[in-house]
Amino acid sequence: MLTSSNLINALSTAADALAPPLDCSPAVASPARLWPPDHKLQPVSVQGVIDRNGDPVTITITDITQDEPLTGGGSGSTSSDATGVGTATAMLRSERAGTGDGRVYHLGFRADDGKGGQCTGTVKVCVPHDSRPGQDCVDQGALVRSTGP
Ligand SMILES: [Ca+2]
Ligand SMILES: [Ca+2]
Repeated sequence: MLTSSNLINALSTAADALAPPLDCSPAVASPARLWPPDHKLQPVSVQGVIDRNGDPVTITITDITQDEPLTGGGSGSTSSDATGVGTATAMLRSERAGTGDGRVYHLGFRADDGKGGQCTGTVKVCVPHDSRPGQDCVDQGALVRSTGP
């Protein structure tokens, strides 16, 4: 007889079988928030990718974009606000426009388990406008390439 607990067990077994061995969807940036906005480059890595076989996972940053212009409006006179594409760690400039609503960096990455398993994802990093508790970033989207023209 098919009881509800049997059904749940059967479904979760099926879900396990279908689940990808490498899962980028739980990934987060570490740290996910930069402060103070002193215009210095700070290291940010990607954490939380799940490998169901316990393989060591290699992360490569593939793309860095942001929702504010690179220069002007108190966002510094630097024409590049990030480096690290092609490596495991992004260096992000801790700054935001003084007239804005907080800067959001978008880090595109690829994870590889060394055995043919790959996944890709994006994590976000917030540089809030100010340090008031609960102050968050409003994301206008991946508008500008942070690594410069
Ligand atoms: Ca800048
Ligand atoms: Ca913003």
